[in-house]
Amino acid sequence: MLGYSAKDSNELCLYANLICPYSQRIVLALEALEINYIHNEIDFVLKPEQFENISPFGKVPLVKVKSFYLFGSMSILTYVNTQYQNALMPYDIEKNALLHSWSVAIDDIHRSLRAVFTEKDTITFNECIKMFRKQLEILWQSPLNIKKDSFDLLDIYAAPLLVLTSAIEMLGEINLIPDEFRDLLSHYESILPISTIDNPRYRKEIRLFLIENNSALHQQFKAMNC
Ligand SMILES: N[C@@H](CCC(=O)N[C@@H](CS)C(=O)NCC(=O)O)C(=O)O
Repeated sequence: MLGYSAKDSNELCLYANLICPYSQRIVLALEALEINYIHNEIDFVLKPEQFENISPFGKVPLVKVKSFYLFGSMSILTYVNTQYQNALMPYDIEKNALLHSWSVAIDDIHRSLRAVFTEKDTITFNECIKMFRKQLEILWQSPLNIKKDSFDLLDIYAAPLLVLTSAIEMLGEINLIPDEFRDLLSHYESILPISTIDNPRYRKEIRLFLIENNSALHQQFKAMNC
C-alpha cells in the first residue's frame, strides 16, 4: 500500500463496470494509492441516459475530476499518476515513452482476446488462439521487465488482461496463457489490493457468460463492445 490520501478525493467519481478490464485498471490504481472515490456501476445494456450525456463515446471507464470528465483508461491513469507524485511510475521520459508503447500493445492484445471470445469458426478460432499466445509471449519480453516484484503502471495495464484470460481459460477449458506467465499471474492475484481479482462474482459472471448464453451477463458482454 502506498498510503496516499487525496486532498480532493471526494471529488473523484468513477463510472465503471466490474467486468470491464479497462475499468479494472482504474480501480487498481485508485486502490493502490488508497484514493477515496465514488463508484458508479454502469449497466451496458441499460445505460443511464445521463451517462450517455457525459461520456463522449458512451464507454467506461470515465472519471469526473473537479469539473471535467476524463475518459480512456490510459489518460485517466496518466492523470492519476501525475496527480499523486508519480507514485505508480517514477517520472522518466524514456521509460514513460516505452510504457506508452507497451500499453498500446496491451490494448491490441485485448482485441485479440475478444476475437478468441467471439470467434465461432474452428479454424479461425485456433488461429486467434495462436496469435493471442504469441502476443503474450512478446509481452513477456517487454523491455520494461514485467517479471518483477514491485507493482507499477505496466502491471496495472497487464493484470486485468491476465486475470480475464485466466478466468476464460479455466472456465472455457482452453489453454491460453504461456507457462512463463503462471507465476506472474499468482503474483498479481496475491499482491493486488483489489476486490475484482478474487471476486467470486467476477468469476461467476464469466462462467455465466460462457455456459449460459442467455444470461443477463451474456447481454452485458455482447454490449461491452471493446
Ligand atoms: N480505450 C478505452 C476502451 C474502453 C472500452 O472499450 N470500454 C467498453 C467496456 S470494456 C465499453 O464501455 N463498452 C460499452 C459500449 O461501447 O457501449 C479505454 O482504454 O478506456
